[in-house]
Amino acid sequence: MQACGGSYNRETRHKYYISGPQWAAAYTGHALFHAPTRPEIGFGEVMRKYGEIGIRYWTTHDTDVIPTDALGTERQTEIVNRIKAALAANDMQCSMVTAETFHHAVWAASPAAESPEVREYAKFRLRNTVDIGHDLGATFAVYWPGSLGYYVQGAIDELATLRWYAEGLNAACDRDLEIAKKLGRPPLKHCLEAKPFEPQAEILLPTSDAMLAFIGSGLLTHPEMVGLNPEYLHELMWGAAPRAALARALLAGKLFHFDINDGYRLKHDVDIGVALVNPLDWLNVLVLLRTHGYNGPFNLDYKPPRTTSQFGVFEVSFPTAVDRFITLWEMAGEVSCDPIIQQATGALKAGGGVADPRDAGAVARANRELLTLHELIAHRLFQILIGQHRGRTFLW
Ligand code: GLT
Ligand code: MN
Ligand code: MN
Repeated sequence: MQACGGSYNRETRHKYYISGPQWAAAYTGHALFHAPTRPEIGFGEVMRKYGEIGIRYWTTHDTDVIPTDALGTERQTEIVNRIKAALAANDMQCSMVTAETFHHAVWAASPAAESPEVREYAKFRLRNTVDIGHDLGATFAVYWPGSLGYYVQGAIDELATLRWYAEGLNAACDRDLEIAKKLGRPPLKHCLEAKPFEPQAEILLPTSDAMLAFIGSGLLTHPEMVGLNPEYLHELMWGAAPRAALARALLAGKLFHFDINDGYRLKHDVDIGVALVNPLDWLNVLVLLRTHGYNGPFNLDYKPPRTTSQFGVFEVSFPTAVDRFITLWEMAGEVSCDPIIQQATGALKAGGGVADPRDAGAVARANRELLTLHELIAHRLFQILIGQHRGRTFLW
């Protein structure tokens, strides 16, 4: 870890809005074809380790920490009190809460199922998660709709399902406004998270763009309270340029929260550590976010591989992910003030200088040489990524 440099201390790591999910650290290595390779661990242990590493913020699903049958009962109050004590003991804060509306059998037909009982139960869960969020001092609530879709054609009415899904979110926002007022706290920022494949064959809101359209559809009673939690890999999975998907969310003023990880196009949700697969793209993503003033959390939503030991999860997976993120964030700052990139983009924006802009041939000729700078910029980004701009050479 320390041999190659690029390891930061706890104080440095504290300066970034990086959050560690309960479910990521507690992931036991299980999957559809995989038995677990690591033991289960609770929130006390996770927070102790995150606290030691210097991950300041903690995120959780309701059922990561509260058994389903204890939700909304006195046991929940007792557990939430223990969580508050553990956060304080480890110098951590809860930044985000999310309702698990995908795993339990009750969600077999999604949280917006035809059955009114299921939908009533979904509203209870979303309102209860808002309650927990306020109790823990969170700023964000995230919703991944899970099974909102179908396996077999014609099984569900898409329009009704989307209307019902909106009713659940409306219930969460209404409850939020009520409690926020009572407690004198700002309301939570409600964030939708899209995933294009899994756990249904066809997903009704498969991308962040689909969710933007849904937020603007008129179905939400408080669309201003609802934005996005894009996940880098979930956009990559469907073949998007994650950077362009994030740009569209920024334009709409809806980039509230961001799940950071990595993986491959058109594959399943492998949730690999940030920038281990696409470091150059990650550098560019962070240039975009820095340039356009994103100041929300970076949530380490990834799964340490099942080959990683329990020791490795906290000694290798999390600290290296945090430190890669910090390094890339600082590099993105270097990109923004790099004199060569500035000169190149300045020249591109100035244009070729042509007397008559209605003369297509003259415009094309005047810009021809300038456009070479696109590739030069890409080359410069690569130099910055590997440190060549600081004189690292490979001559012998
Ligand atoms: C689920 C999903 C993640 C989401 C979680 C938020 S649920 O684990 O695969 O990407 O961020 O609810
Ligand atoms: Mn995610
Ligand atoms: Mn994922």
